[in-house]
Formats: sequence, structure tokens, C-alpha cells
Amino acid sequence: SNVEGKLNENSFPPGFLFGTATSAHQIEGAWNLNGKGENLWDRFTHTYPERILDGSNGDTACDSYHKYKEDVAIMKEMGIQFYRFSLSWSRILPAGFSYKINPDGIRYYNDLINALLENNIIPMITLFHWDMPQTLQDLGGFSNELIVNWFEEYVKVAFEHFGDRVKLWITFNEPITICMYGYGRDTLAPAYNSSGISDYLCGHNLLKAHASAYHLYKNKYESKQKGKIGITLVSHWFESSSTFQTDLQAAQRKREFVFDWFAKPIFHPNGDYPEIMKKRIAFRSEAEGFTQSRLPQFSREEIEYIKGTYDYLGLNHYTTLMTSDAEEDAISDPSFDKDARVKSYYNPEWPSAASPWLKVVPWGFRKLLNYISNRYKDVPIFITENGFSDHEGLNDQERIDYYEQYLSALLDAIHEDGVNVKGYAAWSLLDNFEWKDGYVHRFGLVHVNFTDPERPRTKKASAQYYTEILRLRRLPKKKSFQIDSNFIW
Ligand code: GBH
Repeated sequence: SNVEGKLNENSFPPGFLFGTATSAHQIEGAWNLNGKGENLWDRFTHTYPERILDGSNGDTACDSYHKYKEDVAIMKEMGIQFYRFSLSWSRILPAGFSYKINPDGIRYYNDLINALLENNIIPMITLFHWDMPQTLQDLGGFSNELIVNWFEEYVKVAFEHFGDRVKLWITFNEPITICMYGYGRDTLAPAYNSSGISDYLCGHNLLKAHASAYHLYKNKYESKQKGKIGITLVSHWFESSSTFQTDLQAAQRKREFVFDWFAKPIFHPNGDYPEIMKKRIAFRSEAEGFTQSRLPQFSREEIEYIKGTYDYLGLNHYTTLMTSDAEEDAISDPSFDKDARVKSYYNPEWPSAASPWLKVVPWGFRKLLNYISNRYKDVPIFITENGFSDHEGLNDQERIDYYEQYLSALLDAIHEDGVNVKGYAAWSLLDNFEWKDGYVHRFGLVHVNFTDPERPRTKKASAQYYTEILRLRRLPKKKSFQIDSNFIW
């Protein structure tokens, strides 16, 4: 009836899952303990501490390697239904290759998975969240096409050892971030800084590696293990600054260069890269004197091999940018930005998180969800990250405001627009090693004291708020929301 419909509008649908997310390098620590091999972030932070905002690294991080039981207990208290975490490739395969498996790596993840299941928390595993074994990075990482084999051999070990209990898999976290910030720019390790070349090469090999992992799972494991496998893409929403055709096209071009670069080859029935990327990059490459486009080409077989390789789409989303059309740049050095030819900026009125790139624009979330759902025909979506950074503190009212507004936009997308969203993970369970921002910008629902060797955890106000959402399965009315009076700030 209508009445029921109305009541349900404020509620998350039955079966909708709530979780939290982390990644191995950002929380585990124990960087060289019990057989773990070095990864590229160990190497990068140890070699260039000056490139990290506070000169820190992930050597100890939240020490979740030792404290995972406490993490699980906190999630249990909060009523968390699923936990998205990642495997450290070099903890499992210290040499990167699968000829040598580190028993302690298998033991650690078995213990974590079992602890989660004993507490009725569903494990969701990200196979790769940026921490490439250094041995493989030395061979070029994603710029070497052999990454397809290396990745397949690694994920086979993961499916073999954990797939009896793990039913939700994600191959890669944020291909565009890996390729654009790590290979195209110098913001993230390995900082190759070769925009317009290395980024596209990275993306090309990564897409093939994703597809090979998917096919391996489908061909060898799915019938017995009965899990689901997808990939996590990230996108801001790009909003046109005007209704001029040139600006509308620029906004759309930016969406295609950022989101559809990885989405179309996998999620679109025709597969392959977006036409506009192929056209723009070929055009500029030729003018620059390249004999072939800097965007590598997929063969017919490869297009077929990659398309449709998903059970669901993982989506990370944080913020929105305004965009407008840009002039064609003079032909000089290759660059992703010149290929896309779009200006972008933040509306100065939008509230900001501590991270300068993160502005609070909840309506952008709803628009992005609609964009994806329209383009990729109701693909099942898991929100695998969404969250807000501040500086250290426990009374995090701004984070509560962020979650309230973004979850309300999500409810509108589900109920009013019919977007097929299956679940939502808050980034992050814990304050953690925020890559080049070290421990300065905090994303946790739970505070971690990084000056104390014990790394004590304390729930923030937002953890209480999230717990209340999960209990009610709707957004609590702000005025009725009281923080636990025993809670120490
Ligand atoms: C996520 O990426 C990551 O998956 C997660 O590990 C991370 O902790 C979380 O964000 C919070 O940052 O500094 O101007 O060069 C989100 C996408 C892409 C956003 C890289 C920040 C760097 C912008 N990120 N981007 S800048």
C-alpha cells in the first residue's frame, strides 16, 4: 500500500548491507614481520619521507596485524554487517610470485576471516589496494604486461586458501587512481610522472589483469565456492558550469575520461574504451609525432575477453567538481589533462573536509548514481567507500553531517530513482595511514592514537551515529540523536 511505501522511503531496503572499509597497507603495520616482503609503499615512504605530509609511513600504522581481534570486536559492537579489507600481496607472496607462499600471511588472513565469521560479519576482500610487491614494481608493475600473469597467479592463491569462506571479491581498488596518480603523476607511488603515456599503459594492462582474475574465478572456483566478483571504480561527479553545448560536452567528456575509461570496457555490452577517448588521444598523439595512439588498442578478442567481467560494480565516491570547456592546448608534451581538455574547479561555497580535494556536495552522489545506472543498465552497485576527513578529534560532528547528507542522497537514488544499490561501506573503520597525507587527515569512525605504541582505539561520535543508523535501518532524526552519555570525548 501507499502507506507502507511512504514508511519505507526513509528506510534502507531489506537485504541492504552496511559495512566499513579499510586497506592492508593503511592499517596492518608489521611491514617486515614474519616473512612479509617489501611492497612499493614501504620502499617509497622509506626512500622519500619528505613526500609524505608528516614524514610518516605504514610501518606500524594501526597495528591491525596484531590488533585485528579488537577491530572485529568494535565492528561487532557497532552492528557492522560486512567488512571490506584488502590482502597484502607481499605478506602472502613475499617474492611477488607464487612459487613461495608465506604461511604466516595465510595464517593471518585465515584468523581475520574466521574472527569475522564468528561474529557474523561478512568478509569482502579487495585483492589489490595499491601495495604492489617491490619485486614486481622493479619489473615495471602495471607498465609490464606480465602483470596479467603475476596477478592471476596471486589471486589463485587467494581463491584457493580463502574462497571457501569469502564470497565477495574485488579485483582492484580504483584503477584510475593507481594509473593516473601513480603512473601519470607523482602523487602516489611509484610516482612515474609520465602523463598521457604511462597512465594509459597501466590502465590497459590492469583491465586485462582484472579480466583474467574474473575468468579464473568463474572457470575454476565459482561452481564450488559460489561467490561474487567485481571491481571497485572511483569517480567524482562532474557538473557542468553552464548549459552551453561546449560546457555540457566538456562535463560529459570528463566523466568518460575518468569513469568510463574503466567502466565501459567492463560494464558496457560493446566493451572497449569510450569513443571520445580513442578519438581525442589519437588526434593529439598524431600531432605530437607518435606513430600510434598513446592509448593502446584492444584486439577484438581482448574486447570480448574483458567485457562483462563483473557480478557487481564497487563504487567509491567522495566529492564533486565543476567543469567547463577548455581551449585546445598547443602541441607539446603528452598529457592526460590536455587529452581530456576540460577545466575543473570547486565551488568555493562548498564546505571542505581536511583533505583539500574533498568538498561536501551530497547531490553529486545522487547524480553520479543515476549516471551509472542509466549508462550501465541497472548494474548492481556496492558503495565500497564514502567518507569524510578531518583533523584528529573525537567529537566529529562534521563527519556526522557528511554521512547524514550523503546517505540521504543515497536513499533518494534508491527510492526515487530506482538505482540498484546493494550495500554501503563507510571509509573508514579506523583513522589510518592516508598515503601521502600520512596521519594528518583522519577518515575513521574510530580514533586511533598513533603516538601510543599500543595504538588504542576509541569510537568517535560518528561511530555512535553510524551504529544508530544500522540499528534503525534509516537515518535517525537529528534532534532525537543523542550520543551515549558515558562516552568520553
Ligand atoms: C580513496 O581514494 C582510497 O581508496 C583510500 O585508500 C583512501 O584512504 C581514501 O580515498 C581517502 O583518501 O591530493 O589533490 O592529489 C579516493 C580517490 C584519488 C582522492 C586521489 C584523492 C588525490 C588528490 N582519491 N586523490 S590530490
